[in-house]
Amino acid sequence: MEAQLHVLKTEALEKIAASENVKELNGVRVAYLGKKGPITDLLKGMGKLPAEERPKMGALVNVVREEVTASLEERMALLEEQAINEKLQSETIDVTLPGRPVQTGNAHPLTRVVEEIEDLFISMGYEIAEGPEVEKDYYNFEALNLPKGHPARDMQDSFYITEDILLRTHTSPVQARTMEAKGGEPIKIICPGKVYRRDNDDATHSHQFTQIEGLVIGEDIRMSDLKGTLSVFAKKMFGDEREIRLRPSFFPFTEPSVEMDISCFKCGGSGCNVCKKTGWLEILGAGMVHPNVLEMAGYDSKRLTGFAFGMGPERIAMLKYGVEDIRHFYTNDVRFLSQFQRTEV
Ligand code: FA5
Repeated sequence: MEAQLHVLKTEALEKIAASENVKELNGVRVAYLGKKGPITDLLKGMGKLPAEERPKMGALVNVVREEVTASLEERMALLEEQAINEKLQSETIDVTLPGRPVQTGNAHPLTRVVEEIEDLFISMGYEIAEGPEVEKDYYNFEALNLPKGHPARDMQDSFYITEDILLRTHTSPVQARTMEAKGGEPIKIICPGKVYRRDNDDATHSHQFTQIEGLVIGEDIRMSDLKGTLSVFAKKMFGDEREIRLRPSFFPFTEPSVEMDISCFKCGGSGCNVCKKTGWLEILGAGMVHPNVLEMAGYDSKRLTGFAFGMGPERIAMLKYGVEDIRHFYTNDVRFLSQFQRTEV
């Protein structure tokens, strides 16, 4: 048995020394020291030996087992270190390689125009007010002096959800809601947001578009304040040389009502293809808040007056950037969008 043990030990040590990787070495461990291995077998067979030989043989088997285990551990440590070194070698990072450029996006041209308009009005002391896109008929129409059946409702073909709920057709309901909430106090707000109309989509119309409306209510607010404000807006958005022109118009919620045009920024007023030879570009609707609208929201129209205006940022962006079709804003074509690089940091 001693000789058998010696052969076993020599064989195991040779195989350990010949193992070239952790996996191979693990195989050797299982083969010699595992539950079904020869050393365990020898220990199990100890019972068959004469009683006086058992202690000596037991000690011998244990010594061989310890020697094989020690040799295994030593080889394992070496192989593991080798494996780590190889991994480190193969994964070295070359810090001198040039980096791969990361593609960055841009603010959408509409977002930029809306933000530009917001910044301008915030700098003039306006606050931003927002409201729901799914709106009550009351705020979208009735509170704005457009009772049910009023013919001017046809100007804004609507998506109705129920008889009393619709997708808002303009951002004016935010003004009605703000007036109601302020309970007769002065107001100076702009209301940006999405609106919806049952318009057929074409180069200048979309069934979903953006609006920004403004509302100022206070003591002694006059038409001249409206004109001054719109003039600053026009110069800031389209250039210092811009003139504005107010033409009479009709909105049920303002009286008097006007359309504001700006002198064409391409030809300066002499007539060109942008202004269709008129010298003027239509930009927005505006007017003095109708006394009925003030009274309905609980304002004393004898004491406080106000002006309001509303514009479509798509149309402004089209003019500003020379975009010939409104649908470009919604189709997310990168070739279109990437032309609007943000230059400011
Ligand atoms: C209004 O919606 C009024 N609420 C504006 C207003 C507010 C007037 C306060 C007076 C006082 P209008 O229907 O004209 O007005 O729409 C305003 C702007 O929205 C238009 O000048 C235009 O730029 C834009 N617009 C209207 N319909 C569409 C459409 N289908 N697609 C894109 N833009 C549109």
